[in-house]
Amino acid sequence: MPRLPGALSPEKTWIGWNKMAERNATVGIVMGSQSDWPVMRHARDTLDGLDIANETHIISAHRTPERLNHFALGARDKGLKVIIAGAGMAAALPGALAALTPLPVLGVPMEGKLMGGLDALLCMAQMPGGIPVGTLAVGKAGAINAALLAAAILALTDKDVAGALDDFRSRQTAGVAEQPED
Ligand code: RP5
Repeated sequence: MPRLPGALSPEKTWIGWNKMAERNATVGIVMGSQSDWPVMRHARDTLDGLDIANETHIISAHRTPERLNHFALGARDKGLKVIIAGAGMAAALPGALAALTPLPVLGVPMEGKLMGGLDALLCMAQMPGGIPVGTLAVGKAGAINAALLAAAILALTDKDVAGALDDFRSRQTAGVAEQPED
């Protein structure tokens, strides 16, 4: 349909923006506790920066097992493609999710008082053969990288995400100075 001169394109109208806000999430970010959010928000911010629709939930493998079950069993059918799971201490969340869903699960260990988060890192990495969890670094770097890895997975079949990821990497490279400053 022809547009009036100066009119916003359909995707830039409020209706268009509302539609964007309602886009189905392709990445689920879950965390064991509200106390994980200061770290896990970096995963959300990274996905937002790449314009990847995401949703966030607090789900504890130990404190809310029924919520875990409900989320994991419905994740694929509601359109999620990748799950990012942050947890600390016993850090069972990513493994428990991976046991219930065929979607790729990326684990982010939280820094803790014991060994700086090495406990959670080992819990996530040491999965028995047959149920993988892709385990990232402890803390903020892991949260950012989990989002970037989720984007790379989506980029295999989504050229918009592939383009956004290429742009991110180019900007990152351009932002690294050749010499250090005093
Ligand atoms: C884990 O226990 C959570 O992922 C969190 O990292 C840790 C501590 O939880 P809170 O006691 O702070 O709620 O399940």
